[in-house]
Amino acid sequence: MASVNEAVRLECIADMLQHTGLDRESIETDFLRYLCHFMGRNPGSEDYYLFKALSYTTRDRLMTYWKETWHAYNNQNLKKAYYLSMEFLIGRSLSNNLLNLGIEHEAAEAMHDLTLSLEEIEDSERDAGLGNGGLGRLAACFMDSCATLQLPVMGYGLRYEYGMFRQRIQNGFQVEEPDHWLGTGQYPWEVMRSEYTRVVKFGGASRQYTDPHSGQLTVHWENAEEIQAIPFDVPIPGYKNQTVNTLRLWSASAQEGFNLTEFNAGSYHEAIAKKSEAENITMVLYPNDSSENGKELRLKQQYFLVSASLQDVIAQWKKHNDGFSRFAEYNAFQLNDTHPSLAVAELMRLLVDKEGIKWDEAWKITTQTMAYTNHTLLPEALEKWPVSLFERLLPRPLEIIYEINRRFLMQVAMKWPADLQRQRRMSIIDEHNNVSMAYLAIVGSHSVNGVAELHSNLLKEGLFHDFYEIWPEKFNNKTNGVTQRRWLAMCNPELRELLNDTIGEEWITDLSQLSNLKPYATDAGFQNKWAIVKRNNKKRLAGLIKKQTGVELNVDSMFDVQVKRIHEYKRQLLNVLHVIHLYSRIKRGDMENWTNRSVIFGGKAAPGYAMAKQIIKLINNVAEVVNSDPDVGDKLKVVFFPNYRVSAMEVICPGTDLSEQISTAGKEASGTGNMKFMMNGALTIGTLDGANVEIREAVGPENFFLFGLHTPEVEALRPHYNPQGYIDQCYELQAVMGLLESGHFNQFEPGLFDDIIHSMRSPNDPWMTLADFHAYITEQQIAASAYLNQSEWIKMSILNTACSGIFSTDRTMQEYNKDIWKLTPVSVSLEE
Ligand code: T68
Repeated sequence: MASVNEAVRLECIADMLQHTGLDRESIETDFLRYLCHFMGRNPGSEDYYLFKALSYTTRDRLMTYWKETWHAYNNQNLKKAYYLSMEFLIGRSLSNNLLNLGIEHEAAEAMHDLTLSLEEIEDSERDAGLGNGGLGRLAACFMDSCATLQLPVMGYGLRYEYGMFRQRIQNGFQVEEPDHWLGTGQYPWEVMRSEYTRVVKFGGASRQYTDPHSGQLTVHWENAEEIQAIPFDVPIPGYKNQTVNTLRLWSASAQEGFNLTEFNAGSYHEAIAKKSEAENITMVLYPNDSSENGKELRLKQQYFLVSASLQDVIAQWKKHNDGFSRFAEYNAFQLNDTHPSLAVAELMRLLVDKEGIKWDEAWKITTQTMAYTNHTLLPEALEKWPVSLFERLLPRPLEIIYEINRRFLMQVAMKWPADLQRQRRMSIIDEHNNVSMAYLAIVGSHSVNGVAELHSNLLKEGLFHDFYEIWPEKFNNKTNGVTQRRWLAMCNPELRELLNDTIGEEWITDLSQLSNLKPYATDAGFQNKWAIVKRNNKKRLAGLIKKQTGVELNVDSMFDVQVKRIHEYKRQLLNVLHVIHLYSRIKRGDMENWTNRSVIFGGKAAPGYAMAKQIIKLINNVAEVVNSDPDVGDKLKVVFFPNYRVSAMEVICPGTDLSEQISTAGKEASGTGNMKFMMNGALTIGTLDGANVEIREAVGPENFFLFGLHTPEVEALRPHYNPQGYIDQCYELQAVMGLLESGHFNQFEPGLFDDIIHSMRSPNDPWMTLADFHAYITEQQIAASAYLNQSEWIKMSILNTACSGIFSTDRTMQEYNKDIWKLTPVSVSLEE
């Protein structure tokens, strides 16, 4: 590679800056150049092309800062962190990048000059749906905050050709369609960097050699299939700070000149088949958000991510350093759940086999650099992979895992010599010959964290208790957050203006400033403005719902929203029971203290999760009955919002009055949707689960609708749980179950909801839906009555926003940095 004189480099930067002005005129000029010259279109073309042209124009304006940031990070001795994640749920980028560059107005005016609408152009961007839900979106929020905090953090993920499936609702059922989000062309934000291509091995065998001269033992991984990992970089701009961090997504490709020459003419098809098998690795995102299904391809994806990323980091390291004695001082890896936990074995392999470092030294480096974040308490969601699969795909990493386990179990045996039971329990390889990825991650990391206070405590007391007893110092909490740039400034422009006018703009980079709103909560003039903003946002949401579902909502009704993955533990069913209860009240004429409501559901079910899919069908059938009943009218509306995704949430959360966070206590690790709603002034009805606990603490119990069993009560009740008892004691529940069981919502589809009914009636129902029913409808009535006093409600709404300051990922990232990564912020500054 040519080395460039510093003066030339600076000249080049100055030149780039000069040609990418942030003013309206230069934006317009570049936009037209891309649209007309580069893409051969014109301003009358479809919005998608306009979007692409404006994206390239915007990317040009990031590029100078991006290069400078890269330069700043690589030309000093500074510690960097790498966020390894199988998912980055980015959503759209145009409006976000314009906001962070500070050129929203200029871009809007440039488009206006051409009689185009920026909003419509932004709306034609497809979501980059490279994630399932909370875990993937969290990774994307983290990236935004790190760039804003000027932390040298790089994300590593996979560039799936097909992201999260598109959901269509047909006759009330979920139908999945492939999401070819890249379309026919390229993603306008990415830059391919083939010069950093890495090679990842699969299969073959591991063989030991003794060097005849030195007598040294070396291990070779032989006869493996080799697949190329090609990096595509996506820019992550900080908020108006000239920092642009990098998200590097790997795409799998067959080795160049792939075997075609080796194969004789007769094997041509096999050669091509092998090529497409290689490329399959990054073809599609697995759409399961909570249970692993043991698919071979998924394990390949995980190893592909980990191996390519670690090789990449090591190659960068070796450019500037001799040896690895200071590697741990300058590098940190954060594992987003267990999905990338093979990084522990892979870093050992690269250090020991490739770099010739002794085991003990390599282990020290590994444990000092790795840190693991857990995102679930559901035991069935803990990843385990059969040893037999490892033998076939990853023979050398498996040997390394055996050795890690052997040494670890010796440590356990020393600490509890008489406790064989415990040694068996803690083995990384379990009695069924499965590798426990969580145990591998805990053993190989110096930090293990949960994602909310309650969740982190439950990890220590339950799931990981044995490990907590050996290494209490590893365990810590990092309560999740969301980025206020996307989830307030960008998605709620009217509220942003009101906030800016009232408390200034500082909250955009320091969310604790929102507390300055508190004195305005009771100010009638301010309440009025707040109410107008909320109403406009509800209108916007109602407009979208009308377009998507045909259902017309009354904007004066309470917008009661539950959007998230469909899962039994999240208890969409409890919400449906409440809807049926309200319907039954209307039919009985029991209208005391009535509040008109629009109940909005949204979310995807994993394609193989039959019960979750039935829940979607039930919601749609109930909606159909309720919405077409002339007795109901405006009193109650129910909608299922199809294809819930990041860009939908950007319209949904600003228009919500009541946020449903009603999981069985002890099951939701944190939740982050709950924070987006709170920030946008929704009130929460929720159980004491995940981050709800901290939300309620922050806003005060008087501004939160709490109900339901607490975690210890759930566990104590489990052995005696008797759903029939709850039915017998509660007239309202009898009425609801009666309607459901009579087939009122499936008149032409007999037996359709039998499984759902059985599950709720079963004493083994792990989610104990009926146990919380009475408390839930009681609290719902309290919320309904509170809504009738609009001034009180608005006060509570303002206080929710005002107290949401701690739920910024800026705070979360500062905590990761202070306790785990210990990076120094780097300021990137360019003369203009
Ligand atoms: C979520 N987990 C938690 N998992 O459920 C949620 N899982 O409470 C928490 O707020 C959020 O993580 C962020 O910490 C997930 O979203 C997955 O998406 C997932 C994907 C593949 C395999 C397993």
